[in-house]
Amino acid sequence: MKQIALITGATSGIGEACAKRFAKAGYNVIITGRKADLLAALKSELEAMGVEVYTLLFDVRSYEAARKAVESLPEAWRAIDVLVNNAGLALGLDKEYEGDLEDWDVMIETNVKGLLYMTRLIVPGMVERNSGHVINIGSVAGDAAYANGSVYCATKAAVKTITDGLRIDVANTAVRVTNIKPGLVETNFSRTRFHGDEQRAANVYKGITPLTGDDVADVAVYAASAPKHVQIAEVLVLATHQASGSVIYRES
Ligand code: NDP
Ligand code: 8X3
Repeated sequence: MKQIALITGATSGIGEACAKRFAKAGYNVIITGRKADLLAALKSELEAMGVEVYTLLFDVRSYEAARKAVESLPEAWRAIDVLVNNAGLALGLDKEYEGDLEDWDVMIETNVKGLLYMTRLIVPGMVERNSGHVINIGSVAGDAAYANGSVYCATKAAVKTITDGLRIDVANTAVRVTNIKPGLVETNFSRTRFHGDEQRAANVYKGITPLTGDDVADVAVYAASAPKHVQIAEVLVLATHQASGSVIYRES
């Protein structure tokens, strides 16, 4: 029987790449997101790879919506082997004392509470089955604050602590817990951060070859495919010319 991976925020970037990489590795996949058309297109693409696909349309910020979605899964889809908590975003790049309150709320509700909601809904089944793997997409931004990014960085620091806490709480089970902390990955991330400003978004990746969503997805599949006694607890994955959240060498 094929294993099942559920990926949140599968309609773009790292999440979409994870859906494709897990499908390529032979998993049946549950893809979740907020954009029905993109989910449907990805479903067709993945099915053409020979795997089964189930789509769930909801916003991770709503516990009720997430609960209804997860509870709507048919019996055959309920034993989720891998949960990839990927849905997340940065909004704005502002000094902390000038930040936009709405941006803060969206980041905290998505990156922290949404991830917790999915964990709360899916991990009890893993514990009951004594089997499963939670892969949280953290960030190098969670290792240390960088200029104008304090709230986003704080949400990713929270992801690290929440991931570590979960690992402790399931240490008596066979459930594994991984925090993948990418650096610069060229996706829709910066477009979203700068509210659609294409030029500002493109500048983020100027003079450096950034990671791709596939590079991060490869790490996720590696962690999931390690022998059962091996728990990849945390992976910091950076572009070669990035050294930390704030140290980036750019060729001019
Ligand atoms: P993208 O913007 O390309 O993808 C983000 C995905 O998350 C989209 O599918 C988006 O859907 C979804 N999403 C956002 N908010 C919600 C929500 N409330 N409910 C459901 N889905 C939601 O960015 P990335 O692929 O780069 O980001 C994925 C994760 O990787 C994030 O957690 C991000 O913080 C993290 N990360 C990114 C890095 C980078 O440099 N790109 C580096 C380190 C970590 P929608 O289009 O509907 O908003
Ligand atoms: C995304 C990477 O460095 O833009 O988490 O914050 S960074």
